[in-house]
Amino acid sequence: MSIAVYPGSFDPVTYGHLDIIERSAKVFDKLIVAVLVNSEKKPLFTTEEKIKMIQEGIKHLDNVEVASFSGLLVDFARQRNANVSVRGLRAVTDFEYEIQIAQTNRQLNKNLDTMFFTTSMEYSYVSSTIVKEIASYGGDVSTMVTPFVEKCLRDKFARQEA
Ligand code: COD
Repeated sequence: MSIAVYPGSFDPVTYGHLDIIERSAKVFDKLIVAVLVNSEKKPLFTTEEKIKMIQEGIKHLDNVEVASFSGLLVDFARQRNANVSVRGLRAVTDFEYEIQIAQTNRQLNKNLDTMFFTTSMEYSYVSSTIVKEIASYGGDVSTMVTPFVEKCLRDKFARQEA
């Protein structure tokens, strides 16, 4: 059985991420979307909120599971018997960062390979950072995230203003 893990911050999940999930779920028997619990960075959403938003976006995919992990990705992958890490590539700027992560992970665990999916053209400009910035000013992010994520962003920024 081929098991892959798609790790990320997903703060919040965008159509760019969902596109990578949908396409990679066709390649592997099982895909685990792994949300990093990061105590150093200050995310906008809690891990539970991130998981809920991803779950809502992947309801139609029956071989995809959403989980959280802390610590090293290689350890999580080993625990879950995953031997592929899925990552998405947008522009050349992603490449330097991505190759560093891929090579580090392979150095730490020779059984973990990284497979890259190139972004679909319509989502090549989409990032969680851009989404948060636009939403924080009340802008329209409906082409970048699901209606549910849009609502979560509206609620979050309304609460921050209150
Ligand atoms: N189109 C296509 N791909 C996209 C798009 C888009 N529009 N937007 C994002 N992506 C891709 C990104 O390129 C990335 O591959 C993936 O989706 C997830 O993106 P993010 O931004 O949500 O997640 P990252 O890059 O912050 O995740 C970093 C990790 C959590 C994977 C990393 O920090 C990690 O593994 N940490 C655990 C500690 C560890 O093991 N460290 C050693 C290795 S660095």
